[in-house]
Amino acid sequence: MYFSTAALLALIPTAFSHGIITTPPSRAIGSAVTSACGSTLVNAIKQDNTSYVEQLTKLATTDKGYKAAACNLYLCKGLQFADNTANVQTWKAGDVVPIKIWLRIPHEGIANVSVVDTKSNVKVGEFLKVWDKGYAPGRSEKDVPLDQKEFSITVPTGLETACSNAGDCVLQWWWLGTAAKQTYESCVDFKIAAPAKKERSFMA
Ligand SMILES: [Cu+2]
Repeated sequence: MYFSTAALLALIPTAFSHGIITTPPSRAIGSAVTSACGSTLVNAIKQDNTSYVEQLTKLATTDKGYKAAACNLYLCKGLQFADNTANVQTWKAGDVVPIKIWLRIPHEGIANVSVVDTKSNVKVGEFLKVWDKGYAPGRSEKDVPLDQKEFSITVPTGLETACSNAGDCVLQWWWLGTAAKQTYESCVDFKIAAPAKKERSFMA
């Protein structure tokens, strides 16, 4: 059967959507997510890396290769640290980190940015950014206010114990399109730098 390019584009499920962290580099697909979540989820993310958790859950749970606990869809959409070890950021308290979001298709709702303990999937400390209404309004990317797509967070104190090892914590951007009922998550892997040793303090 022959498909024109337009027909092929029409087949791409545009209901999939719509947002991901592009700076710093966020978790992406690789062999670890394939073994944890199965190839159905990986193929869906290959088609659209901004897809949402509810849709991915529907797809993944039909796959014999899906392992619920290891995949952990509501943390980083199932994307795994082992596939992102080349992109671990090293921060210290007080660092100001610029974040860029690609908001491919808006859905008005709420959003936040926080540090999440990856073992418990529980937030560490306070939210670093919160939009409690009016996040990602409009019909196309250009309708979304710039400060919802480009902003910075300040690395808080108090992460030195929980987040000193890469993989233990992520910086997670979380967005819920409240009418669309679509949840988006995107994760940056980081570790907190060990404090500099005060080697000179004992010198006479
Ligand atoms: Cu949508």
